[in-house]
Amino acid sequence: MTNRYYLTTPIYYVNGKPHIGHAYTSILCDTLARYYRMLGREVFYLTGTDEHGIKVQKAALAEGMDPKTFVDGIVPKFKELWSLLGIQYDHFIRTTDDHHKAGVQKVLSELEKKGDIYKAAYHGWYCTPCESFWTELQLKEGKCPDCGRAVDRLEEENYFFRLSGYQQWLIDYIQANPDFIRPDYRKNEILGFLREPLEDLCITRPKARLTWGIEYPGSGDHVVYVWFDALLNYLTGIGYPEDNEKYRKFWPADCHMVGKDILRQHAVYWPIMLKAMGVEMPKMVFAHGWWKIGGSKMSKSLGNIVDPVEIVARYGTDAFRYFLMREVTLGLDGTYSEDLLNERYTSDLANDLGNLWHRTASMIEKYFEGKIPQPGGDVWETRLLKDTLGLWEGVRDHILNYDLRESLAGIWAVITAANQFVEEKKPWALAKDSAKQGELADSLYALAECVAHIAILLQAFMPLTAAKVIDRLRIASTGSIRDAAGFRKPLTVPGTGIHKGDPLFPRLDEKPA
Ligand code: ME8
Repeated sequence: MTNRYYLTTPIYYVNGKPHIGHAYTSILCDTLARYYRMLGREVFYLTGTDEHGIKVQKAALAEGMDPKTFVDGIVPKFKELWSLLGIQYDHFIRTTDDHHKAGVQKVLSELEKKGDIYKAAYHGWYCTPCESFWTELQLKEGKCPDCGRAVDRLEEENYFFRLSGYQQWLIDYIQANPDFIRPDYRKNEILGFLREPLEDLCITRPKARLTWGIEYPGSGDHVVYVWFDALLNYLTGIGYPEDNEKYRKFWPADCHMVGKDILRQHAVYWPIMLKAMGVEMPKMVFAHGWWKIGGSKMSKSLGNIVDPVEIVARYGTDAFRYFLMREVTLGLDGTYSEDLLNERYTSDLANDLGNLWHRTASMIEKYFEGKIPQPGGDVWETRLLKDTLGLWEGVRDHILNYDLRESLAGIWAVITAANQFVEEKKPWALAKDSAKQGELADSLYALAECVAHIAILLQAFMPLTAAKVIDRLRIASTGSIRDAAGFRKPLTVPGTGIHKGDPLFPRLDEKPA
């Protein structure tokens, strides 16, 4: 296993403000990136914005602005949201960056020289909102087969990328590399799609229709199709086409995380582009599901979006991160509703985790003057601490398998067990019995250790809450957890004064709306 981990989000369109769907992918990648950093891997987390194309040109026009001024106004909204959500990316690429534009033009020139790009007349149908070309046969009842909207008849000269020449190679590649497209059911969808002949991809738009794009090299009349431009961000974002240290270190990407809406571009166009360029394949394209509202996908074009800034103002960053990672198995669709978020907040966060911390800290304050007690017996043999230590491997295995929900479920099972442990041990009763002082110390020490391990494990998911507990317990946050065995040791130090602090998750009716 190499020591580096290169992870990407899609680069988001800047035709409107970011919403929960965008926040989901970015939080997911941030959680993975933080965890891999904890494992001691050198992580590169790339995100950014996809700024060219008809959608953005139209949105700018609607505001009466030139596209560049318009996108310059939207990009900060994405960056501000990422900061609010604690997203620690390593680079934010904009497709309007000069380096990116030059990279795209260089790739196009080389592919044209190689014969993989050719110029031809195009006759067919065009769906403007999807920016897709369709043949007569592909239309569904005369409408766009993807979105069902009206299409326009087009006849124009364009440049085409020879996808068709690589179809069999791609099928063989996907079959020989079962982890290239995940989850498995999405791989099968792509293989199904590849049973039909692949048409060459039209990769330019005449300037008469679209001016907001990268100019096609050598043609004064065309700009580059937004997907051909956008996909290359994964390479230009780490320095390509220069053969620099960063590019050599991080390519091939370990995971392109995308929504299932854009899997085809990532699992068909992108590998073929790379193959034609002679560049190594990324290790994996992972397609996650959609957040829906009342049965429909949440999207800008449907106008049913939820603003993450409002949610965070009410529930806090960590609760929002927790909800998104816990509610849905990666790959499947999820239903967003504030009621569900509210329920998770109250039961999992305030009642389970918040209460565990609160009662542990309160009892240490009350019975041990706020200092971690010195255990007498072999507390590491207790069920609670055995389960706690068992979490390290469980969480690691689930995260490495991209199953973040299961890793959280495992952590919560131990939180529940710890709360039950309090009910069973009844430290308040032990405190009254002078013969039971050793058991009282052992019990509270075990609880403090359990909470300490949970806080360290939650760092990737809920960085603010984890940092609070780590600070209040006066334990060291972890730089690296190379393997589970490395952490089979006490985290807390008997005799250390702890700090209970405010409730980690205050009751919602006590928070200002
Ligand atoms: O497609 N549920 O950008 P985009 C879950 N620029 N995830 C969602 C979502 C939802 N309801 N809505 C959006 C583009 N997403 C291109 C990408 S990449 C080279 C170019 C997330 O702004 C999800 O990751 O439409 C989806 O794939 C992405 O946002 C689409 O963002």
